[in-house]
Amino acid sequence: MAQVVTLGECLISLIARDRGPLVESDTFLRTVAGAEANVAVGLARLGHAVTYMGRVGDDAFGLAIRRKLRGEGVDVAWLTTDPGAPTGVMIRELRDLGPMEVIYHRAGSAASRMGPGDVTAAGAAFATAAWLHVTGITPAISASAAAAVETAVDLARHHGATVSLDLNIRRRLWSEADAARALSALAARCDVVLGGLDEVAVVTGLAPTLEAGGAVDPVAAADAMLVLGPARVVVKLGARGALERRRSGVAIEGCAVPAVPVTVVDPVGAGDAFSAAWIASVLEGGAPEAALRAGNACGAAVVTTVGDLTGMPTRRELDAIMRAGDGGPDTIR
Ligand code: KDG
Repeated sequence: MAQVVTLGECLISLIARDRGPLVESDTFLRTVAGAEANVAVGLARLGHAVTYMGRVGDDAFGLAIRRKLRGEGVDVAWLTTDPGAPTGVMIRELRDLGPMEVIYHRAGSAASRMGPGDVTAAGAAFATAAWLHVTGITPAISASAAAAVETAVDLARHHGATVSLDLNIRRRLWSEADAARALSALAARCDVVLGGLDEVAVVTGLAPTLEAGGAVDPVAAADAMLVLGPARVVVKLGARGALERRRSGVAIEGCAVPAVPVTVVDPVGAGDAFSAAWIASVLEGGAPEAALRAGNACGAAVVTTVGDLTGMPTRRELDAIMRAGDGGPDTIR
């Protein structure tokens, strides 16, 4: 019985084995990625029942994704194989300086052909779900995928499930203006919005202020997002930790926690790991600050390894990381 439902595009991600510019990379590690699939695996490793919906192509990469997700304990009963389109692929480098170069081969992919029918077919999964998690990537890949997200939110709302949205703005897929338009409307229909500070600023239309030293103030950004409708907003601040603002009656409450200091080997997947651990903690009745701490710890674990999923901790590992953070080194036996 699924506790959490998510949907999106699961991709094969080819990651350069050597650090440096993609143009010089000639050997790649074949991994499974995709923001929502990363969250699904993260939740499964933390012991939660998760259903992942989507489409893969009828090809070796689609099969690799299916095997990986199933092997992680994610329910893939509603992951459809589409014989008419390929599995999406992304290719990326590992870069120490400057923005990471990424090549997408996902236009017209199997996942981009997902539509509301894929979601209604999986209606039974919603009937038992406590939580639906969506991201800003799925609405950006096609109009039918955007409609699938809307249908999923309708179904989750109908069944009384909590709905979370991780903004995940992908500027390679749409403009900031299009993302802001679509995601502000979607955020208004969600209970929880998570995002990086730049993403929250884009969606709320906030500009940098002099008071915040020419930057966007994270508390102001979260509060501006609350005005759109969600009851809880989480801003992921990377090396500066994370904060939450939430509505409590007519008041707004908040808390913030520092990051777990680590050496970043590969930043991709950290936000998804944060979301997975944050959702898991809330589902387990965790207090707001505890959920932020779990999210930070999970995100920190992921950036210390190459690949979106490699460092995603199990329950035992996450507990050990958090204990070590509280009181010195620990050993996982
Ligand atoms: O959050 C990590 C994702 O960005 C990555 O796995 C690929 O989903 C992906 C995307 O569309 O960028």
